[in-house]
Amino acid sequence: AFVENLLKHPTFLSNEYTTKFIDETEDLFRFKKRRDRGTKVLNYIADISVNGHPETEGRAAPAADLKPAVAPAKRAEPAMGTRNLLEQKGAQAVADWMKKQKQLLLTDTTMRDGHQSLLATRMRSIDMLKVAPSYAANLPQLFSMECWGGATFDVAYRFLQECPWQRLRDLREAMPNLMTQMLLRASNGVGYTNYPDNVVQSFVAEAAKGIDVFRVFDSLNWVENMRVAMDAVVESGKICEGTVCYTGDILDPNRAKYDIKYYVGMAKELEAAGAHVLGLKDMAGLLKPASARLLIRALKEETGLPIHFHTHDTSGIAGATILAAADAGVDAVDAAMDAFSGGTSQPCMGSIVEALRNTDRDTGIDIKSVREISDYWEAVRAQYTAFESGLAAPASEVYLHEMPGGQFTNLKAQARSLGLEERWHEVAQTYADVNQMFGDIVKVTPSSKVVGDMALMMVSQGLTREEVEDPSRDVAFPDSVVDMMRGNLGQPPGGFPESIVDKVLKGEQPNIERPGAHLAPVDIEATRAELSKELEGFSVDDEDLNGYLMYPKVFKDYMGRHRQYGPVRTLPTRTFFYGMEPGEEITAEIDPGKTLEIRLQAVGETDENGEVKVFFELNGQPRVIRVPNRL
Ligand code: BTN
Ligand code: 3PY
Ligand code: ZN
Repeated sequence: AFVENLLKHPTFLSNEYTTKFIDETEDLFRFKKRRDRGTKVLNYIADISVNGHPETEGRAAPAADLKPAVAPAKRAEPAMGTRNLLEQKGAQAVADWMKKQKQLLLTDTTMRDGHQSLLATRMRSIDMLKVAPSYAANLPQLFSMECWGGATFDVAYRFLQECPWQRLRDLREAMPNLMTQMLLRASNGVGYTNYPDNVVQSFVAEAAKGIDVFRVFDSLNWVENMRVAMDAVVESGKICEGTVCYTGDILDPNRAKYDIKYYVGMAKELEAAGAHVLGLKDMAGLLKPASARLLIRALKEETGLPIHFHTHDTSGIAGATILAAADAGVDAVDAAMDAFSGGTSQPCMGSIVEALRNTDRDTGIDIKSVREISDYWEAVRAQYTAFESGLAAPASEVYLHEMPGGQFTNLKAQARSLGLEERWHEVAQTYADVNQMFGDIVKVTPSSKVVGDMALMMVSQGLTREEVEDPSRDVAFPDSVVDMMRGNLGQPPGGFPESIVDKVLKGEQPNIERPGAHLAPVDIEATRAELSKELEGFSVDDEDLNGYLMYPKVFKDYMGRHRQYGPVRTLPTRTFFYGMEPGEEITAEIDPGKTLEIRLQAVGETDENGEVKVFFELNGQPRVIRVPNRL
């Protein structure tokens, strides 16, 4: 019946269908699929209720009596915002408008860097979507909403069993007046490796359907390796924020490699490359207040671009840096909503708004709305205690290791899994040593991962920098280090030191040209056909295809689980990570207006086959699901 319905459906006949059409078009499933999706979701809940979720096992659990996260009511219908300006006048007009503003413009990072830096990127779409309309209605003055890209893309597929593209479509629809913003790792896309040029172009074209501002950076600050991505953004008509990553210390005469001249030079290159806005990305939070004053002034004087500043509060002093930058004339800054701010995340939105009130950089943001939305986020954050990997207090040690906020907690978790948690401060020192050994490079995804891999290897094997560099000593370098020394992430300013390249590559010649120049284009349509065949005729749309091109295995694993468990993204967060208790009732809206009411009645004993019966009511009908007891 399903196939018969599909073949007759007008959208199918018109050839404009996508996989989402099949997933979302209720008519087709009148016989089978509707029940199927319910069953799949029940299977997931039963499995998690019996066996637990692998990701939360052994971690702190949220309190049983958490107050529900309730989004604040709308104060008004969404007023016109930056998105309307972009739609009406285009990207250059937004950049011109930015420069004319007196108020400091604010980007909210809670939905991307905020949870990436505090909760290992584990925030689920449902928790973002509930509050998105409140942002649109109550904070229409925000410059943009950073809500996509960086690590959120693969984590959605890999750990949250969600389609990142669907998240983007839903957020875009919920905030029609606000510009959406993403973090794009230039030729590394939203991955950890250099992709062929046409894969990057295809990805940007697809992302531009939902993203308005692209912050484009390169992990070694190599403008040459940013052009393909920047050109693709400009071509899409969206805003290209060409970005300088900040490292070192411009006030330190011993770190002369990254001085003001260096940053101004790179900014000019980005301006010439077509950037509408200059991003200043301080991913580790190293820019000190006095340095910010000098750097922002120089960048304003030497380029014609509006400046958008991004930092992290790991040191505890980022608020002061924001105020200094505001003083020096920065146009826009990033902040996280109070409950998702501080520590390895961005500085606190509400405090910035208050600090600038009644000054000439007054943000014009309604503080009451900020507090209400932050209260919502506070309740959301409490559900994710399992993923808090936290820094308990500000840490000036960041000036030693220079780890990005988005990497800090990850590396700490990796160190823990290697039994090195007690030796964290050694890891930090070694990370700094590796940076010097590699010639003092910018450390941000993916180059930061390479430095982290090397540091963990050295600490676990008890190797010092001197020993690694000793030509008479044989060292097995991590694959990522070999890859970077081969030139596969591009070149840092001045290149990598010859001695370490020789040692790592054992005489093999590195490629010092742009990696994309040596990567053959992918036959995109052939890839679509192959994937479709592999997925038994599943019709692969452009979103799926671009996900697969970035992460082939991750995407296929996600699809396999999607077929087994159905639309689990619609489950409440507690249910997703902890399952249900007998007597508990939840609802899940699997399609707009289509709700599953799920009640878990009881969990049976484990039978002789090692299976457990879980008794549910689904929309009032009794249902029994069997799952293996794997405990
Ligand atoms: C993940 O990939 O870790 C998250 C997706 C959920 C995996 C499901 S949870 C129930 C079942 N048990 C497992 O160990 N994996 C799957
Ligand atoms: C990312 O690339 O995910 C980052 O957050 C870099 O700062
Ligand atoms: Zn960041």
